[in-house]
Amino acid sequence: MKLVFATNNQHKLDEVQKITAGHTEIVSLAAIDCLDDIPETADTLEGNALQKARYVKDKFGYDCFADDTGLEVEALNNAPGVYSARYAGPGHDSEANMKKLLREMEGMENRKARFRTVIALILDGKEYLFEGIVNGQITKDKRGRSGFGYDPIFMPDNHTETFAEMGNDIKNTISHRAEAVKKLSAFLSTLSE
Ligand code: ITT
Repeated sequence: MKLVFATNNQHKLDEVQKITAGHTEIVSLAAIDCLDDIPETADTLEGNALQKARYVKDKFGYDCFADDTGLEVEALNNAPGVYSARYAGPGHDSEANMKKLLREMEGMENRKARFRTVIALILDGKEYLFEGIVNGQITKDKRGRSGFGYDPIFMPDNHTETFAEMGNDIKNTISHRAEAVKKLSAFLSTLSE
């Protein structure tokens, strides 16, 4: 099966292609000549994931899926959540987002957080949602160089390294995205039985 992944984030594409290697062909937006900056203006992860997938389906006609991910910090009432990409303001990068989060959390003892991914799939005219969650802690400093986004400051439960320290091979077995993609894959494999 061939599916378009409606993302402009190359890291997400790499992760999902690795996780699904062998059973589903995941095609980038570049492969369908879509260079658009796809809008995401909803106020939930579910809403944004659906908005991105519908955009590609409506404009290009392909079956596709999209991923919207947020980092939810307990002591900040689940912020930045759906606003994780623009936490430090529009046009700011991950460095600025992490810096802001570490500053907001200065002196806080409760560092519990979770990554939540929602994948929206549009297939044969129907819409489906798949969720993945990983619980962990926000570290006091950035640690590690691999991964992307908030990976250097997120340490998953039962691990002593951040996502950026452990590297993608381990991240891809335990992450929020891995869990959501496994659910997507399981669903797709039921269709081919
Ligand atoms: P698309 O919408 O094009 O898919 P994006 O990078 O805008 O890509 P999101 O809106 O889902 O993706 O991401 C929200 C923020 O969370 C953004 O700052 C990402 O860098 C960050 N993020 C997403 N997944 C992550 C992960 O696995 N590890 C660390 N940070 C992540």
